[in-house]
Amino acid sequence: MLIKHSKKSQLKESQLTSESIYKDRRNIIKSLGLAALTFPFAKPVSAALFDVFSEEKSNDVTFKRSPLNFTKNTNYQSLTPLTPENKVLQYNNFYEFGTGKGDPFQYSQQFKVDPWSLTIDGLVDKPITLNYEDLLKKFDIEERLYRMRCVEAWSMNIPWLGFTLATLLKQVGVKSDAKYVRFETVYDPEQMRGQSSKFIGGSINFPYVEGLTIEEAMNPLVLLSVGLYGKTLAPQNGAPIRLVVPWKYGFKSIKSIVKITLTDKQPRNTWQAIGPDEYGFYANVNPRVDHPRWSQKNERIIAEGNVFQQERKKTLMFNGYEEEVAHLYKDMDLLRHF
Ligand SMILES: Nc1nc2c(c(=O)[nH]1)N[C@H]1C(S)=C(S)[C@@H](COP(=O)(O)O)O[C@H]1N2
Ligand SMILES: [Mo]
Repeated sequence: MLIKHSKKSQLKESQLTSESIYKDRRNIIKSLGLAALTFPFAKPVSAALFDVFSEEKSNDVTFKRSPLNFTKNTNYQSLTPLTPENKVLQYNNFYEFGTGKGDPFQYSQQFKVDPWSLTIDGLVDKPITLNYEDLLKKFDIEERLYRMRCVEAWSMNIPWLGFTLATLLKQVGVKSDAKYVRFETVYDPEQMRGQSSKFIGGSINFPYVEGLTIEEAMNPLVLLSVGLYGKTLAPQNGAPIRLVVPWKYGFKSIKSIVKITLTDKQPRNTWQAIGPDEYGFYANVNPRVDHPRWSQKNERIIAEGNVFQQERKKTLMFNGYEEEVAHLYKDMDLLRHF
């Protein structure tokens, strides 16, 4: 009886899922009911377990990362313990390559990062396009150890390499009517399996888009990262260049950027478009604002060993960067502007 019952409900769920991809994305979550628990930012337990046990996945070809020249920024060197490099490289969110934590590593090793083209345009004095070499050579690269807090309630400590977004924005000259910065990830379904299938790509409408206010973008904490752990980025971490905004949930730190546009309109970011009740524009780490489906008061620290048997710690307001960024939101109701 029980077995039969569970089979029947499984069948129902998969039928619903396949029908739903033809519906308006905004209706998917509602129409699925319980099955909506599988996404966004979640997946069936069996699949999640598979990721853990397949941690030591081998690839025929592993992307080659090159050593970078950099200086250590002494203001951001004390953060312990660092997340082991293999976890930073193999426990990822990058829906362009699939929704499983192991998918980005498994399916991105042949991703081409050179040639690359990053255009900065919109409300700027001097629009520019940077090629792959420019990204690594045009700016002085520094190392900063930052906390990263995913909206799914896990966290890492990562030694990033990069330069501040403010450095780049000052170089192109921001016009006075620019109020927001919009970022866009590369769109290349032939190289990114998630972009060619709604199932594989977690029902996202690609390209992935993110945004910051000008004041946020100019904050000296915001990095454009081109590397980590002393070497250039791997594709699964957003090679050749990605954003790092340490006081916001990880999904704001958009990967593999091809376009940065200065604009007077608030960009509609990818996760807000999918679930406006669950993900906002600001997405500041805030233990007082729970996700509708889980608490944000604590986080699982990704360290050595099984990713589900980790120590937990209390989540800090603005992910511990309150001193640097609280002034940006002093007149804002953070319960409403989540
Ligand atoms: N283009 C793109 N950028 C993305 C994502 C994504 O799916 N696509 N995932 C985000 C999420 S949810 C997190 S937590 C971080 C994870 O970065 P990492 O895998 O390098 O640790 O990347 C963010 N940037
Ligand atoms: Mo995330």
